[in-house]
Amino acid sequence: MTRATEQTPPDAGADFVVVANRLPVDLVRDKDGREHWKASPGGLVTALESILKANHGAWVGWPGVADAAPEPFDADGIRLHSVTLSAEDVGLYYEGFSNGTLWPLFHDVVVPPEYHREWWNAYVAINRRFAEATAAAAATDATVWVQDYQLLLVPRLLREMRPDLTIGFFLHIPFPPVELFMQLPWRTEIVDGMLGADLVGFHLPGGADNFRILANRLGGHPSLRLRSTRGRASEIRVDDRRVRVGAFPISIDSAAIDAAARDRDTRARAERLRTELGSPEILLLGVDRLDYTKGIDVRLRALEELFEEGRLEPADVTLLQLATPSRERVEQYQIMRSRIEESVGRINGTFGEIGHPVVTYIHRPVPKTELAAFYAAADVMLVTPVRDGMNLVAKEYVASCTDGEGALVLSEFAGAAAELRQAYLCNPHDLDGVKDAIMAAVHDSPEDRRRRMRSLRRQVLGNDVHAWARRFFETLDATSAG
Ligand code: GDG
Repeated sequence: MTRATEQTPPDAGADFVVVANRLPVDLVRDKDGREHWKASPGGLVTALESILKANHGAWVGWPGVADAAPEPFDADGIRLHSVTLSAEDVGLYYEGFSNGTLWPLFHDVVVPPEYHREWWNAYVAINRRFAEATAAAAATDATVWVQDYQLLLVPRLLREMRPDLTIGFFLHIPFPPVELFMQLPWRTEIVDGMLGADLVGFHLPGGADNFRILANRLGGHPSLRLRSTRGRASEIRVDDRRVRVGAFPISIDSAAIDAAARDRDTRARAERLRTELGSPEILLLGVDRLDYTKGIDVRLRALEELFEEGRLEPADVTLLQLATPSRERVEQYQIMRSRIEESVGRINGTFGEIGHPVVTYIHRPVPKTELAAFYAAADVMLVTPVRDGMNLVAKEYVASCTDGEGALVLSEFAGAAAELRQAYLCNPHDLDGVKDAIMAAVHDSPEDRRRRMRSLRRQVLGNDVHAWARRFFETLDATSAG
């Protein structure tokens, strides 16, 4: 990578800037070519909204449509700066290096990552474009928070352009063990990029440890400006700076989700939903982006075997599986989708009745209010990823169980399992274990289920996304001050 040149701060920049692959609003282009903006309020926006508004905040990101180049504009008190990506950029940087190389590599190579120099070159160029847009948007001495695996090089590039900035970085996906990460032909550049930040945050201590070990291992490489990783466990010394590394498990807006679940319309919709699904005795629920890491295939196999073995009666059980379309142009996602849809067809063909499939499968996004009703209606939530940074769905379900009823089956390989110890935990690679966890969630005594749910709710309601953002910023402030 060539070094970035230093830039002068703009006269009227923002004191606080979030940089993420996507803006918090989506540009939508109609069939007739007309464009309009649509809010896409994710958890991150909710967490950062008040800080952004109070600090003349700005957000730098891609508006979601190829070649769109809108001028910066204000939305809800936040200045939005678009980074323009061509269709080719999206193919190489986003679908290619981000989702064909980094995503599988960081999720324990569940599918083989592909290493292409063309993808890497685009990733470097686009990260530079994001860094330049951020350098132009940030006021002198501003704080910048860079998000996720699509932008791993931005901290270093930004520091070279704007040494006055305080830079935080947070990774939303797992950070892999060193043995796997070492496959990456550009491993040193990536670690070097992340070490441009003052604070590098992960969901779990394990991810932070993996990163520290890796930085140590690569420390001798000439292009990594790393002096020593000794000193405090949570610090890496790079040049004359210290980089803090730590775990910050993300959460949800627990109170808002609890309130949505208590809403009268939600409850009414949840009841109707159960009737529409044929009033099953047991309603199982899965909610995921359609991704090979989420273990949708695992729970379908478990369910199929439970029916075959007669441990569950198809007439009593319905699985509602929402699988939101995701990364549809990436080949591995197409393969996964056909496999899952084949399984759903086979299970329904074997065990369903006319008018009453045992699996109701939805492959399109549903509105937030509808999702709230899904959570409120379900008896057992199935979260079975083979690897997941955190998994917010698990926490959303818990926050929705306002009457203390409901059971969560949760993979040990989801980050959320570190906090949600009272869930019905299972190893998604052990199919019999998954089946036993489902059976326990269904058949445990109501008192046992309630006791577990009480503990889960204490955890989720006591640790929300606002506390997460506060902890990150307090640590970032302390790092840059000291
Ligand atoms: C990454 C990491 C980490 C899903 N379908 C619909 C819908 N959703 C919402 C859910 C939830 C979110 O999408 C999915 O979040 P997850 O955490 O489950 O998973 P990823 O998308 O993979 O997120 C993950 C996360 O970043 C945060 O750091 O937890 O490990 O992979 O909020 O509710 N929302 C609506 N309609 C849908 O159809 N409205």
